[in-house]
Amino acid sequence: MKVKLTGRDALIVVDVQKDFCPGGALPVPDGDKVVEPLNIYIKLFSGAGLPVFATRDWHPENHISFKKNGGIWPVHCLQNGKGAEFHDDLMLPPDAFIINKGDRPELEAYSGFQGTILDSLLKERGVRRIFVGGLATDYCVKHTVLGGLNLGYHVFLLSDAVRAVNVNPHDGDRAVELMLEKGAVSIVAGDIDV
Ligand code: VGL
Ligand code: ZN
Repeated sequence: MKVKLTGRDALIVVDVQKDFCPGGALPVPDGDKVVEPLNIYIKLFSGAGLPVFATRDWHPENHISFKKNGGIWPVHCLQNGKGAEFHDDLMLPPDAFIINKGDRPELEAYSGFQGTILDSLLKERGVRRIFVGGLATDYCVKHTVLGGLNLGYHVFLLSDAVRAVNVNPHDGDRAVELMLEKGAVSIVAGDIDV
């Protein structure tokens, strides 16, 4: 499937942070493998003058998603911590928009739209189609894609640039099925025409 980029498109890179990569606090298997394809998308979008957004999980020490606070996850992506940094090889452009999420102690925020100004930033720029990749397929990518669909965006899932946590063996596959069922369109980098 060929997709031609237009002035109403934006790239959203979800949570490509050290803690979600091998060696991190909440490693996604092969999480670092999304970096290379995402760099291709970043080049395509930046080169075409289109906006690039990068979300990051940005938790306070007392965040409810942590096991010690009653949640299900190990401590990860602490605000200003090493683990919250983007992967060193991710080539975000200098004018990328950074969207912090999950920064309030009492709220989990898997979606980049939840408790952020992402929607208003996109609307300000007239964006109608979003291209979403990153980590993890079965959590923050899924919720960002579904959030975008609910807000009326056309959503492309960058299937060559996502990886799943797979707490249960097929969570990633199921997440992809759900996103497609709800209207997302799966593409790979080779599908994009500039
Ligand atoms: C995520 C688990 C906990 C994600 C964030 O970015 O997918 N997963 N916090
Ligand atoms: Zn988190």
